[in-house]
Amino acid sequence: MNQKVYFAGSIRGGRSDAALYGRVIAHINQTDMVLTEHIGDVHYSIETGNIPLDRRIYEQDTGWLKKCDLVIAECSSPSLGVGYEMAYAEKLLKPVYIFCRKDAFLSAMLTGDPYFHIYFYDNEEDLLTQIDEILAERTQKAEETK
Ligand code: 6K6
Repeated sequence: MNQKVYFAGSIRGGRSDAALYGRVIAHINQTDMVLTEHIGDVHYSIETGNIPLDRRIYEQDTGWLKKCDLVIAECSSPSLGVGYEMAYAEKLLKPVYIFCRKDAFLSAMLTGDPYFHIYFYDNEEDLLTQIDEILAERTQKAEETK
């Protein structure tokens, strides 16, 4: 099944994991479809102060959140925007899978919210394996209910 995945990762919160996001997005795209491919673009602008542009980004991203099948968020780099997106997705009752490196800190507002599926990972291979398992399990369940 081709699930529509909203991948969330830090932009103005810091781009130190941008290359990792790009590899995760390419990996997910092998089986499913990422709506937010730009998150992994290491040359992406983090300019601020252009409110009309920010409004367009907000409209585009909330539109994608409404049409996605699930959200996958890499949260090792703290980001206000990613936190907002996860709360928005919860209101829409979209499944939200949160990934964080074992040596990073997650907000209690995420770890304390039983709605979220939270995974801590050791390394990139572990992260990709966990994502594959989630996507495969969801695909299998969808096929069983056909
Ligand atoms: C171009 C110029 C200025 O900003 C841009 C492009 N910015 C964004 N484009 C698309 N989505 C964005 C942008 N900035 C934030 N987001 C959304 O918020 C993404 O879906 C990310 O998951 C999340 C990152 O939030 P911050 O607070 O780290 O920026």
